[in-house]
This record gives sequence, structure tokens and C-alpha cells, in this order.
Amino acid sequence: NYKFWQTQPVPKFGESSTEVEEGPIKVYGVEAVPKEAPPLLEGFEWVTMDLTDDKQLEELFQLLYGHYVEDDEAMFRFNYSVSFLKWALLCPGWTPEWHVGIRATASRKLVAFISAIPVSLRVRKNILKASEVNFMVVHKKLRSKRLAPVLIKEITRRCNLLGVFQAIYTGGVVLPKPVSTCRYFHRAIDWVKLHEVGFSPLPPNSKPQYQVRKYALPDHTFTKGLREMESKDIDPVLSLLKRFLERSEMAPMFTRDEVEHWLLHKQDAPGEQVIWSYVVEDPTTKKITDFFSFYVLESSVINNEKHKNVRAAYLFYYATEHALVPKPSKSELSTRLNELINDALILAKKYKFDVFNALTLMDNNMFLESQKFGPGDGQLHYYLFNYRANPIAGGVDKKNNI
Ligand code: YNC
Ligand code: MG
Repeated sequence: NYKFWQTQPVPKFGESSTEVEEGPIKVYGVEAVPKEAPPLLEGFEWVTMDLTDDKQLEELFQLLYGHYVEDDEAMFRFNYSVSFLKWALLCPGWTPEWHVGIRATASRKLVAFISAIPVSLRVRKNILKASEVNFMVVHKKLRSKRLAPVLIKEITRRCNLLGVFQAIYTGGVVLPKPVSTCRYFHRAIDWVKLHEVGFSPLPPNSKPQYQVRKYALPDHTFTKGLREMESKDIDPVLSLLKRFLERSEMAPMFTRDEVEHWLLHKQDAPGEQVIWSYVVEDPTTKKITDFFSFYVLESSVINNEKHKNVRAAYLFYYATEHALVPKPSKSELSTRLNELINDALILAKKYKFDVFNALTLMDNNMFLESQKFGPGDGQLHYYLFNYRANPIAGGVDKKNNI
């Protein structure tokens, strides 16, 4: 019955089956926003985290490590690394005010957190000055005490104070009301390990060695001109990505700084690389014709003798000129995307990933099946806060915008 969410400026289930006029649900100014944080339960207090301080970053890491998102069977828990958190939360335009914690007053222990980062988000023709809310977590011992609504109201207040009245967020839970829903697809790289941790069942009538053969990958990539992205590629990649994302109904509007940050983030220490980005440079024209990227996110395996972690690659942004020619042919685009993603899988194997994950968004339906991705149980719902929008296709039924 959504006691909290029904009080919030979000669309309700069942309303507007016909097309709506898109725009903010509630319009108000900064002067209407409370200057003080709401009171907390006795014994707890609000804190603004300084994530440039390694000690506080480590506290956030530990809170997420023990208490963040698990699958329904509690077999795996996301294990965001310290370098990942720096990448995700100290991005262009970040502000400490949007790294909000709750501490126990006596022990100083960090028991809850929520964050936002700024994003310029295009929804069809409109560009929203929005925030992206993520990493909401409440310590397991403080669950079901209605702390989540308090965190959400406080991050809303702090966004409002900085003139931001819209937000985007995602989650596995169903809330009023998704603007889009995607499914996770998984492509085994180390099938034996995925089987041993309970992630990949042995299909009936199959044998382990058949599965291993099915998912085998070559040692070297195929695409001519494929190489790691470098600083000199930022401008051409920005141009390519902007044009490619114009084909989507909803997408971020990237700046040059953001492309540099999100695609070329330097690792803090050896072995702490977060993002892998590759470009294709045409051998004759020297033009950048394609790029793809994936990031690492490990999951802790909760109860397993042999394995402690699953190392997953997540497909991030990509783009190709093959989608941008005057009359793109679906089969040419599909062939190109399959070449690129096959190379991404080969690289993921080289860098010792166990599995490669992707969602049913962008043009992913053109390669998921052919690259041997299989559907997972997980859905990812996309939500807009204080913005009414018509549904955006994102599932397996997505029409390719071509
Ligand atoms: C969730 N994931 O429905 P109702 S994703 C939003 N997103 O409210 P309590 C959620 N709301 O139904 P608990 C939610 N999960 O009564 C639950 N809720 O209206 C709603 N898990 O609160 C829920 N991280 O405190 C219900 O629940 C109310 O103690 C119940 O705490 C929830 O980061 C949670 O999955 C998720 O740490 C913190 O279970 C806790 O269970 C936990 O009694 C593991 O809360 C970690 C986890 C969520 C990951 C994420 C995106 C968050 C988006 C939040 C919404 C932002 C709106 C935009 C604000 C800015 C606006 C501007 C401008
Ligand atoms: Mg609670």
C-alpha cells in the first residue's frame, strides 16, 4: 500500500493509461524547502560524509560490504570496492552535502547512508537538471524502522536546497511507478566457477564439459583498430556518444569532463582498475568509429567454502558510427555490435572476469542471445522523482530506434 511512496510526487499505479503531457509533478521554489534536517530517532544523528577522507570512505565501504543489496536467496551481496565508490561518488559536480550518513551518537558508528550525484538528464525533448540517487543502505539491525523514508526525504531536501527538484533512481523493488523496466542478462566466462558458487545451474541433459565448451572464448580480439581508449580520444568519443544517445528516449547529456571521468578514470593503485574503455580507430582514416566500456563490480559469495567473490563485468556505454549513417541497416548494425561485444567478452576473459552482465537497454537486444547471454531473475526498474513521463520501452519488447 506504499504508505510512504503515496505521499511523494511520483505517478501512481493505474493512473494515465493514455499518453500524458510530460513534466514536473510538483513545482515549488527553494524558499519553500526546510533549512534544517528532520529529527532522527533518539541516539542517532545526521552527518555529511567527507569521502575524500580515506577513513570515512572506508567506513562507507564497510557498511555497504556488510549490508548492501543481496539477491532474493541471500547467496550474493554487491561488494563495491573503495575505488569504485570514489569513481561513482566523486564525479564531476559532486558535492559533500549529497553524501549523507546517519551515525549512532554514542559509538559514532555509521549505520545508514544515501547519496546523490548531479546529472543532466534528457527525457525525450526535455532536459532535466536532476540528481541520481544511489547507495541507500540501512544497517541490518535497523531495518523495518521506517528509516528509508527519512533518508529519502533528507536527500530530497538537500537536492532541493541546491535547486534540484527531479531525480532518477533504480532498484530491484517495485515502487510507484517505473518509467522503464529492464532485465539483467548474464554471459558466463568461467562457467565452472559460476556453477560452483550456485549461480549457473547445469541445464538438464547437459554436462559440465559441454557448458565449458559452449562459453569458450578465443585469446585475442578480432576487430581491426581496437585499442584501449586514451585521453586523446575524449573529444571524438564524446561526439560519437552524444550522437548515439540521441537515438534513445532517455539518456544523460554528457560533458567532456564527464566522459573523461566515467570512461578514463585512473586507477588509484595497481589492481584497482574500475573501468575498461576501448575505441576502434579506423586504420586508414584514423577516425574513432566505435567504442565500448565495462566496469568491474564484484559480489561477495555469502556461504561458500571454495569461493569468496564473483568478479562481474557490467557493460557500460558504447556507441558505433554504424548506427549513425543516414539509413542504418539493422543487419549491419547488429553485425557490428556482435563484433564489438564479442571482443568485450574476450577482453573480460583476459582480465579474469567470471561473468559479463548487461541489461535489456540501448541496442543490447541485437546481441544478447547471439553472444550467449542468458536472462537472469533480476529486473531493474528505472524511476523518475517528481516528473511525469510516458513509459519508455526497455524490456525484451524494445523496439530498436532504427
Ligand atoms: C528502495 N530500494 O517501499 P512504502 S537502490 C526506494 N528504493 O515505503 P524501511 C524503498 N524505496 O512502501 P528498510 C526501497 N526499499 O511504505 C524500500 N523502500 O511506501 C521503501 N537494503 O522503509 C519501501 N539498497 O526503513 C517502504 O525499510 C519504505 O529498513 C520502508 O530500508 C530499506 O540505492 C533499505 O537494497 C533499502 O539497506 C534501505 O532494506 C534497506 O528495509 C537496505 O522500513 C539493502 O522504504 C540495500 C538496498 C537500495 C538500493 C538505491 C536507490 C534508492 C532510491 C531512493 C529513492 C530516491 C528518490 C529521489 C530522492 C531525491 C529527489 C530529488 C530531487
Ligand atoms: Mg528502517
